[in-house]
Amino acid sequence: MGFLQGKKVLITGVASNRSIAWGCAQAMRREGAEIALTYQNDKLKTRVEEFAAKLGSTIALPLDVSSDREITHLFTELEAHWDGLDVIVHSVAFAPQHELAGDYVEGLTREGFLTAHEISSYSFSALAKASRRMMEGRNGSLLTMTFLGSVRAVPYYNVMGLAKASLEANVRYLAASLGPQGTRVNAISAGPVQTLAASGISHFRSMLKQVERHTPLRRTVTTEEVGNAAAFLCSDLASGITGDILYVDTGFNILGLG
Ligand code: 0WE
Repeated sequence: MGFLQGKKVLITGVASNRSIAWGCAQAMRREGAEIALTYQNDKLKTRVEEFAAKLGSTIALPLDVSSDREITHLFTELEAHWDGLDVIVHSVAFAPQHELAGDYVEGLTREGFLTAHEISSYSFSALAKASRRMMEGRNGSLLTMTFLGSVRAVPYYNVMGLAKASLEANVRYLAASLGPQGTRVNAISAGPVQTLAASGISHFRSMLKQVERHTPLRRTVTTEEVGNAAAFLCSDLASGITGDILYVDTGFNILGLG
């Protein structure tokens, strides 16, 4: 029997078979979870429905995290399928492309700053708030994805680094707030992965090469590895862990000089 047997899991952020969210979905399914997926827009609907089918699920629901109405609607819809919810995986981030290129100060705008923080950090707490009733009192767990750029100045990551710092603080404040109702809140700080989102970023390939050259395990992390860590953190095996950031990055974050 899998270690997530009987758990009802909502996963955001599946956009392709290379998505970190897809690695999480597959690992959690393997461990016995029932999965529901969300899609950002109509363009992704059919694709995400096909991903859900591969997980033995018929639940694919729309969610654009920039809309309060869609967030509310998501849990109304989910309640029609499930009487409770055990896990949410938040694997969503966005900053306007111009903010992720060149110099931080040069590229900075009020609009880009606000968008990055809204989509990448606020959305996590908004999902936590809207799901509260469904998750109450059942050893539930919330998980989000962060990156080293939250605590180090990583070239070109720029305003996303600030948004991830906010997201990590959000993990701690949510953990403190939701702990008394039995809900744990954690993040995985994943090493860089070549996903659809990453393909829009200049210099990304050379950054992957640089990580491969220096990181202790001499390779980048796989979505399967992130998925396995995610499955653990959201399971009762991790019942004593909340408010934490777990690095799943082939050891890169421990380095001083590579
Ligand atoms: O958090 C991220 C990237 C998330 C992301 C990706 C995009 C691409 C398309 C957010 N917003 C956008 N906006 C777009 O228009 N990562 C951890 C991956 C990543 O992105 C980088 C990295 C790494 C690693 C950007 C610069 C430097 C390193």
